Amino acid sequence: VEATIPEPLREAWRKYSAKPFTQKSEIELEFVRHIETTLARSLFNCDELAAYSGIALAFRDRLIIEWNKTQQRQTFADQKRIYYLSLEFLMGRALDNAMLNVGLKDVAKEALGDLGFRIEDVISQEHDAALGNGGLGRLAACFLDSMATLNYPAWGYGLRYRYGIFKQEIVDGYQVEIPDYWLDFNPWEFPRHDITVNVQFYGTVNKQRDTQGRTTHIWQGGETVQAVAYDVPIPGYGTPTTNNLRLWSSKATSGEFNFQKFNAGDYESAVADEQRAETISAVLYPNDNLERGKELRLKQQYFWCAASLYDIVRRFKKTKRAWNEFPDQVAIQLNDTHPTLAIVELQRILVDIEVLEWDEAWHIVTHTFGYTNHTVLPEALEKWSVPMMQNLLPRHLQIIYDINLFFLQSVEKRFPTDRDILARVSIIEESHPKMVRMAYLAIIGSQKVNGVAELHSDLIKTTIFKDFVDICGPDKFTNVTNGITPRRWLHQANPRLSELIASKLGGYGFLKDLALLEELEDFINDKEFRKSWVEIKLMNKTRLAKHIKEATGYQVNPNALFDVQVKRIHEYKRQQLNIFGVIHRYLAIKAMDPKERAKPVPRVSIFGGKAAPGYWMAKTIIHLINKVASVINNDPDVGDLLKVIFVADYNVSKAEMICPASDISEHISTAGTEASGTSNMKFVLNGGLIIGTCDGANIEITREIGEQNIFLFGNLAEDVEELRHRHYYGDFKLDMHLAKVFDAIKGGMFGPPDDFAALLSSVESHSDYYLVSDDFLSYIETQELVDEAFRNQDEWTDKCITSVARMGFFSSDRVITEYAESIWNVEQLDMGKENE
Ligand code: KOT
Repeated sequence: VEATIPEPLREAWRKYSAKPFTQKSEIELEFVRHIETTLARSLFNCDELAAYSGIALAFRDRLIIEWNKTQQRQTFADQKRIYYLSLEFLMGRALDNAMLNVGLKDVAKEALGDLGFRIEDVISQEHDAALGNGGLGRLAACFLDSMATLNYPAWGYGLRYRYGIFKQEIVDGYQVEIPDYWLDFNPWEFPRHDITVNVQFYGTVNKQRDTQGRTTHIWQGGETVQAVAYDVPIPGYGTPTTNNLRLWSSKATSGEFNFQKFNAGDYESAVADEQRAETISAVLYPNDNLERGKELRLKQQYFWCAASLYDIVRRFKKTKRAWNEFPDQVAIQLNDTHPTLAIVELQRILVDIEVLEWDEAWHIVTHTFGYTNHTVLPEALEKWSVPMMQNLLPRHLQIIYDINLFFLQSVEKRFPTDRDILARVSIIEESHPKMVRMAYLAIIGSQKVNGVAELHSDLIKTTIFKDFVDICGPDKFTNVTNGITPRRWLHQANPRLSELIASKLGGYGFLKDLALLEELEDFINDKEFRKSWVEIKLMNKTRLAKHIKEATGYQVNPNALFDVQVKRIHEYKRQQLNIFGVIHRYLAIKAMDPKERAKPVPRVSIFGGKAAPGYWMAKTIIHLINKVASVINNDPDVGDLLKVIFVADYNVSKAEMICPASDISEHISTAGTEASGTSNMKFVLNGGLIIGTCDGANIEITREIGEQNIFLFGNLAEDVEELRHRHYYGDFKLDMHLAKVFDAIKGGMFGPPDDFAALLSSVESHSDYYLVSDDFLSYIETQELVDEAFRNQDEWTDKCITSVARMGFFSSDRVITEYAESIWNVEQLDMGKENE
């Protein structure tokens, strides 16, 4: 039955069709209506959480009106769409973003004021949507914001985890993990119980001949799990475009099998099946830059890829186009190798179900996908055991073997004399057990492969993917340097700075065209402007100091230099280098004549970040930071000169408070290990400076803002291999300043030395893989330069303003434009008059 209302009956629809609100009174009406009906509350029991729910529901309705129209517009325009496949979307809070993007925050503030609430208090009631670990997931969230803002027809596809990244508590200096059940009340998602896909696992493959005598493969048996779509509206800033993020949730299929079990009285086992199915989307794996090869993770990956591909193909088929037009309609971007099975799944759909010839299908596949690599760390490169894949996805493994066979044949033809190349580039690693190398499969199945900062993109071409550059040619490999959305990371996180900038630049145009910030340099000598600039930084630091007091009990002085390192805890990111530097500073203060202690610049060293629950060394680093904090913060000799703070449960909303409050932030990874980093950009955009290594995007930040405005130190990526080699062959002497730090730890200054023995020995006796000792002197000397520079507040302010003015390049709008033009070949939707 056609589900469309006939034309003569549509008048009533048009008359009553929902209109997006714009007036304060309309917001108030909707707010009260939701409180009194949807939430069944009243003015007598409306607390701040209820107020959040009411205003969120009002804005959700507002978004959904535009979301509906956007989908109609995009269907009508019938252009190529972008599909961004990511296992992580680290969205953070949605309400503030929704109000700002539709341009109604000021109006909502007044409306809430009329009804007895302060907008900041209401906003802070919202639970972060924390479906990600760190940079990779937050990048996906920034990209969604930019794609909507730039009117690209784009969909995100991910998993709707019941538990996002765990909550971190610090108990006796140790990290404790608490489950993050976040779905109690989530007004931002729309269950689509009518949009489901059955996904198959296990089973066997049988060959059959079809009527034309061709061999076809039938994948049968095993189990099926149902994917249910949950849609999250993604509003663009200053445009009606509201794109869709589709998250899949797993549940048992309501099929024959269950029905029989129920009827047979096997209630318990039917319920157990139900729970097993729901387990697939139950929890986000809490590892950043680490893959552990667990079967459930592989199940998640296939479940999500299969559901998403089915959805994408279904949408394409509605257009009744020929298959060879698929790559003109569909661009699929793989956020790291996690969705690589989508390549295999599309080939399976085309060959087994749509009965295309292998070569025709493979041509379509390889013109549809793009693959973004985010890391060179060996422990993060995904490999799946062949026996595991054979069991879980038997047909996919066959297809992978065929892809590999045809690929290796072509390589052999072109490089007949290179005897090792086939083993080196084979998708299958000949280990025990054999392993499927997902990155190689992703490269072979994609049209373009990109790294996320210049150094990183060069490194992948010369190291881990070198052979593939020789085989596929250099044009397949490209760079797209990461960026961040200025809406969340300037306007939302730092409204006062944004307002000050707008007052000078004559409006908020810079939020859509961040290069406009360069005009700020004209105001560098404007006294009033500078004064406001400094006041805003102090206010942001005061706000953070207040949080620190509430969360830790420690009082910090907002006039001290705030030195911040917040990111996942990882040896390669070198929080250990930072805390060893703090201990060095502490020892120096203690060794001073009390009269001299007035001289050093007062500092607050602020740390934050989660350790993967199974990563012991990272947990030890957290423990050391907390022990050092309790010794230093309680030492009367030190006073305000040095304070050490560990902010528990670092997440997106904490980042929004912390980034605007730094004077200097630390991005100090071993050169060549941090693919890009994105918090470096957030800190500079908020008027903080950086101490960092020549790594990731630090290099391009330096190029943009000028090397006089950044504190770089340490060995270069090109020297890392040689240094490691030297350590390995015994030529290693611990830096003398670091040796004193280690002596203090070993002497029990920060608790039982055994607690930290493994950490010290990773530097002293296990080859110092991350070159902590090699970079230590250069690090502490550079920290002294930071002190010097901070003493001259005027010059410091010059550096900050100049840096902000030159950060335009790091907008994720620029990033998306580059992807669209050089990888996806998609066009913005023409919004005509609507966007004016
Ligand atoms: C790898 C495996 C599992 C989970 C996460 C990863 C991961 C995360 N790999 N790279 N990243 C980070 O991605 C960011 C966005 O591109 C980069 O800025 C950052 O340097 C990577 O470490």
